[in-house]
Amino acid sequence: MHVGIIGLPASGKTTVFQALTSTDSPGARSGGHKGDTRIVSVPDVRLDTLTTMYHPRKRTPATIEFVDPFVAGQQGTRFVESLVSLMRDADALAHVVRAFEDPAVPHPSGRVDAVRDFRALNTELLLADLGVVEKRSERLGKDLKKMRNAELEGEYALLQRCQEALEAERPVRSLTLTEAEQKRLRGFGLLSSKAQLVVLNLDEAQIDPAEPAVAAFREQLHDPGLEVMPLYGKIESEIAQLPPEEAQSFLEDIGLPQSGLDRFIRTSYSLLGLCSFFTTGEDEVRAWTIPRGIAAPQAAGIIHSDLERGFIRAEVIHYDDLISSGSLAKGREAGKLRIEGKSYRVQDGDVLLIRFNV
Ligand SMILES: Nc1nc2c(ncn2[C@@H]2O[C@H](COP(=O)(O)OP(=O)(O)OP(=O)(O)O)[C@@H](O)[C@H]2O)c(=O)[nH]1
Ligand SMILES: [Mg+2]
Repeated sequence: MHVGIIGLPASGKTTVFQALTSTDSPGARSGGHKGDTRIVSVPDVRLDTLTTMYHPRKRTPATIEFVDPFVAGQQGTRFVESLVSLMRDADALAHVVRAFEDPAVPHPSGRVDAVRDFRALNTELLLADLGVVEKRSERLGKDLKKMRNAELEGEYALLQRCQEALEAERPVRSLTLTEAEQKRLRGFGLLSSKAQLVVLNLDEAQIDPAEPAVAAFREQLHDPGLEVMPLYGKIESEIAQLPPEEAQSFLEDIGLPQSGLDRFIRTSYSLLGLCSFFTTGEDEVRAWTIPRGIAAPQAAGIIHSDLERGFIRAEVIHYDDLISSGSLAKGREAGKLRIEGKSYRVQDGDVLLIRFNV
């Protein structure tokens, strides 16, 4: 999964990026013009337990790739253009909104106002998308006057729907789209079509388990679909530099039960409707991230396209059953190992063995 970090200038994007990625990044890859890219492992105790059970040569967690865009110092249209081009390929956006008060860090607009900033950037994104959609519709409209083509007519109608939404200041993600329509739109890289998770960047002094700042932010936006999580950028980016055990006790000391990354993963998996399945063996024990409810062949296709093409069946045991049985063999004896066909919907925590033939 690729997560792009967006936010107004000096909202704390880089700070949040550091808070989310420092713990176990296998190394920062500065992607030149693209921005700073880091890959983090998704912590999962189930993967740890399976590793203890199988003693594989390799343990491979699911990963998330975060991109912090290089936009420092850019303003206005230039800034938005850079964001749009850098975030085209992201699966989801983490929108960092400044909510911390710090006289040492003057706000570019003179005053901290999280709701204003959130709306301002989203309006810019809607306008940028509208520009893309209008340009493409215009071209298509001309082409369609010259010839009839069902494919292009479908695209034109879809773009009209996007345009109507955008003109009414609604993001493209608010439309109900079929899988084919989503696929068709993907090439346009519309930022308002991507799932967005708001990261409210707060100061350490605002740590409160009841999260009043988040509640106040939500209340002003009246958008029940909005996912908002608090992150205490400055202190959490410092904690993320510490060795794991030290970091954990530090977090507890300041009143945070989980790290920013753990909270981010929990919130984004639920926002994006994601879940995990596992593959096990002597060579490798591995966690995979998939959209909840996809069919077994598609899940197999995430491992390798051959597995989807040549899918015959899946042998499935749920993680809980595997652990309570003690081993795969015992699970099989107990009738917990099932044979499932092409229509099986993979569940969170399934341990899968794919049988295929190509
Ligand atoms: N007190 C406090 N300061 C913060 C916090 N988060 C970020 N800052 C400060 O705010 C300033 C801007 O933070 P950055 O992370 O560089 O913001 P950015 O969005 O990456 O900025 P650009 O890339 O220039 O657009 C820096 O001086 C940070 O130290 C926070 O949670 N609390
Ligand atoms: Mg930055």
